[in-house]
Amino acid sequence: MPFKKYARALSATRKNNSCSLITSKKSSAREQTKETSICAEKMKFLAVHPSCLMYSKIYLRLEPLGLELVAAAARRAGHSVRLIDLQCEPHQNFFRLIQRWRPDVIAFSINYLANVPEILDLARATRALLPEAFICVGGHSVSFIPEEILRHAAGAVDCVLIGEGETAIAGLLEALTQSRASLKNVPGCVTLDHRGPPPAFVHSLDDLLPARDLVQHRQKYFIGQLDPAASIEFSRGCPWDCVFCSAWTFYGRNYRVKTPERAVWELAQIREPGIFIVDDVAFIQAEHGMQLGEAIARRGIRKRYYLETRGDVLLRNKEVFQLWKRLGLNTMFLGLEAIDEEGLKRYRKRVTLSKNFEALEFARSLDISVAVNIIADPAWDRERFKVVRDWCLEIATTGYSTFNTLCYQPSCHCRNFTKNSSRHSACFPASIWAGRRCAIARVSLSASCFAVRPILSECFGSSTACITPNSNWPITVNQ
Ligand code: B12
Ligand code: SF4
Repeated sequence: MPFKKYARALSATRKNNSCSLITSKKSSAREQTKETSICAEKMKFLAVHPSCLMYSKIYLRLEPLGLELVAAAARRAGHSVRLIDLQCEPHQNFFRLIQRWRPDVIAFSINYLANVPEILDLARATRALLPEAFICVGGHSVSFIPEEILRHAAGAVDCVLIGEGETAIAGLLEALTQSRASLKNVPGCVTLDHRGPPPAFVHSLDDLLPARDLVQHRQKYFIGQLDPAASIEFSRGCPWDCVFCSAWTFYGRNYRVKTPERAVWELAQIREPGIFIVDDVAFIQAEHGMQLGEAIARRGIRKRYYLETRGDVLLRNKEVFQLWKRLGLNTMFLGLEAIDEEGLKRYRKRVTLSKNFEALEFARSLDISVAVNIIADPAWDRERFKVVRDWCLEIATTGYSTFNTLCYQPSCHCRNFTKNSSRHSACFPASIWAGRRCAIARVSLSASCFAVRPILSECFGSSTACITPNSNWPITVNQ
């Protein structure tokens, strides 16, 4: 039984550790932390992406771009690097790989809180199988709660690397070739004993190139009709500061762009016909969007694109989006967030309702699929949900609507108005996805709050509403 050892180790950890986010004592976690010492100059580095978020794979499965960038940085630093994407492979393959290849360092990506239970289980099992390996986690969401992650891991995770991974991973691997004590000087490195200097930002996006060659199943990535699809980054960060959003808190409100030459050079190397543009707000700078588009047209690159943007950016830069429509823009995701002025003000969206509606009209005039996002306040009652639902079904005739529920998370600034809500205590790092298909619109719905579930079920159909952290969790022990 190849995974017997793992199964035993995992059931032992399960007895002591509930997978729910229950705070364990800092001291006991410290006692369990193994002093791993890795001094090889060239290390074996394994990058791991978690499984698909529950039900998301009905509509998309995306290339693990952030992890590819981390892997590329480790490879550039001279290490031997592999990447496994559990969106495309079962856990069994992960365990087989670590037992055969025996990596020195295993780095898990946790961009979403919903990934936490699965990754902590995997980290515990990995610790049992490879006690000498150094285990770290990094990514968007965990960057806001490193100490909590370390406490919950109770010794299974050696450090959390906060912030952008490219610079942090090189520093970590360098430190590991020296001594464990030097970890405290690594920017962005957090252990139970210390917090290193603040994480460093990548100086120029032009210096980055994701290790796309390391993923094994490129044909499995898609979004909607864009199948297969690759992901690409043209810019990073956002200059706005909406209260519910963590883009600006993560990137420190700085905004960087890839030069059009470099971006188009990278795009030209991608084989997939579909492209997911991961930028938080696409084409904030009209000139940049225009130059990019013109360079793509000059090179004769023909693809179909998905992007996300804001209503006011769309209206300000109409000609840019018209050009991108001609280049193959297929789907646009518009962050409308509220359907009333008061909501927009509360969310600090810094746009008026009429501008948002005008933008929606313009987006639809481009004859592309248009998706909208709405932020739902946990304080909403049944009536309020019904009004918004009806509005979405009426307007979302060419795409779909997503709902995010404001929740009490360390990464966002919405605590001020959720903390008084009797419902906030029900918040949990899980998603509720409910889908409803009808003749004119698809309303997909995700949220992070248990409290709204009954209302969502009623409004969107109880048969499709469900709550679960991750499609592959809990992990099965007898693999
Ligand atoms: C693609 C995407 C998704 C995909 C994810 C698919 C997948 N395979 O994971 C889907 C559509 C499913 C998705 C869902 C959601 N998303 Co989303 N998503 C994005 C998006 C547009 C791009 C991600 C990306 O590729 N970024 C570019 C790469 C380079 O950055 P990165 O992945 O963050 O990686 C860097 C660091 O995080 C770090 N890093 C990452 N992994 C690792 C690992 C290690 C070891 C280390 C050291 C570092 C590290 O280093 C990387 C390089 O710098 C981002 C916006 C953005 N620009 O980031 C939003 C974003 C991350 N999503 C966001 C939100 C709000 C959501 C949803 C809540 C929305 C919803 N409708 O439900 C859900 C959450 C689902 C859930 N259940 O928790 C927010 C914030 C998320 C947060 N944690 O607070 C963002 C920032 C968009 C925004 N402006 O609001 N999303
Ligand atoms: S919601 Fe959009 S515009 Fe607002 S801060 Fe986040 S990325 Fe920027």
